[in-house]
Amino acid sequence: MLKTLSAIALLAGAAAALSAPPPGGADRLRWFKEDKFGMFIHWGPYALLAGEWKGRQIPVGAEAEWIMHRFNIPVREYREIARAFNPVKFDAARWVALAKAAGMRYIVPTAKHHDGFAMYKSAASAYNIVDGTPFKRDPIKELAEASRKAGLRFGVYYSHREDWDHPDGFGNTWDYPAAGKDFERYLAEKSLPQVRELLTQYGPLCLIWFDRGLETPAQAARFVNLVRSLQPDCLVNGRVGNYSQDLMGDYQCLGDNGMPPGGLDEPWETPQTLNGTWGYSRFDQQWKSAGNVIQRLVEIVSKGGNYLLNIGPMADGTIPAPTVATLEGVGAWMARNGESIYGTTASPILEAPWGRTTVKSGKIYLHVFHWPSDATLRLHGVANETKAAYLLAEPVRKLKVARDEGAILVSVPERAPDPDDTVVVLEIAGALRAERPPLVQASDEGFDLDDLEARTEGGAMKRFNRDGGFHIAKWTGPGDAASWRLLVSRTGPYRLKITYAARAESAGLKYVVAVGTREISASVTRTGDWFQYATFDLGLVTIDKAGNYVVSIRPAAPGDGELMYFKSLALEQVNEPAADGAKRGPR
Ligand code: FHN
Repeated sequence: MLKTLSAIALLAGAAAALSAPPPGGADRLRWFKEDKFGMFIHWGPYALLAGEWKGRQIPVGAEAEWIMHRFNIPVREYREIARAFNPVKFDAARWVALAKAAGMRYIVPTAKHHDGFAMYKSAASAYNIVDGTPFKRDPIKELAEASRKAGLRFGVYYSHREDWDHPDGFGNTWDYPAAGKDFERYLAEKSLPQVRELLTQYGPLCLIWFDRGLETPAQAARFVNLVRSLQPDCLVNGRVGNYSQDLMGDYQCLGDNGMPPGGLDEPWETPQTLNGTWGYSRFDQQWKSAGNVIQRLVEIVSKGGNYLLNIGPMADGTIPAPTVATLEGVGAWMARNGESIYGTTASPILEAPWGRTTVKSGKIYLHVFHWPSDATLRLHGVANETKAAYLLAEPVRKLKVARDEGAILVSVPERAPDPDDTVVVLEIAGALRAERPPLVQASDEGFDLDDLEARTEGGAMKRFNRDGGFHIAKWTGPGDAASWRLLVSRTGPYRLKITYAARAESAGLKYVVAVGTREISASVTRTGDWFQYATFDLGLVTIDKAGNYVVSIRPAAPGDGELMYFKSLALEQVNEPAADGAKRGPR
């Protein structure tokens, strides 16, 4: 029999200590969650073209490393260009030193991008920088060694699906019509052997960054298994598999330059550009400032993610001057404020008018992007007692803290010490108790409850998939729940609707939706494959009294599998007579 949950108990629960659900993956993710900030490097023969081929230009904002594809440059001609690649100014130690000075903790250069050219000594394909250019050196080896020497972690990007040089690789249909391709042959001859080389020639890799996902789980599993068999501690990014299937690999990759609207509970990373391209373009001078990068870093980290920030070096091995200037600016800030980034977790505290927060045991870091004109910072929704407050850059000078109508007030200097982001540390007693304000009802509307405003508990996780977007999953028992606090102003009947995706193995699993003290039980209906969402009507629920309510959803009983990929619950106001929807299944 279902337990009745009282609204009061649930409200109290919403203010209870935040217990971060254990994210998937093993110990190998530990460094990833600690380090937060990495350098992506897109570098290859396309840098020689620098965004232009035979008078035709890649538009500013588009990807210069795609030039071969965009202009259908014949393989024979592109190979000629690649043969001239001679980056005499390449200095691995300088590149690594720049990353380190910026506060980056891991480095991920492109070992082979979609053009098929290997930036390392490959026995599987002579189309590589050592065997096919006057340079004859191996930049991947030099970067791996320089990284280790500097104490940075080293990983590689490898384009496992796309290859415009190999007749059977994905993407080049101007030289090799799709109909004649044998993709399996490409995997066997080049892609898998090259990944093996990378895993055996350069010492321990912190991760392999695959791109543009393989079609079938079986194909992707071959890459994951190869990595696991040769380097079990090496992470595999989420793009190893098909974007519209469930995560394969250790962590989820957002889309290029992607930013989730709210916090996520599973490990994730977003790759982002410094201008509008990954590979070097001499036309694209739309550089992000250090301040912009710092605020992005804070936003990503406050939502639980990692920032993989790209540089696109020039063909001679020089890093563009604006890139250096931005990274040095970021580094100066990180030298003072790195503590507020490394090892922090997704913050349950909502964005404030002055900026964002990152959290660590016993500390809340207030990242102030907009300095308060009355020199008072207001932090809402935190129930803990405060022990001390100070600027991270100046810990000895303590700031005055007070409470006013539930908000914590911190007295700060008149002027922002750091216009990009001044970090104020708030030391708190005990585990963080953060409470979101209730969702307030607009005059004649109901409520749309999704992952953004949800509070997850137990194993339930806010997740992301490039195809399906954001959802809540990983719930297998009644302790795994999502809840929302509502301030309802209009009484009467509401139609309750739920949107989710469920595969055949979840069909029939029971779940409970509670609206205050009212419980509605239902069972999961198969909707199709991963991320094929459907909406079900759970009937009418009557709200007799205006006021605070908690709405929650959880599995009714422990089960073997995942309940569902939950998208949203809707409470729609209706003008029909109330009929109790309790115990009604989906229709
Ligand atoms: O097509 C590539 C692109 O060139 C670049 O490598 C980015 C980096 O995330 N990934 C692909 C597009 O998603």
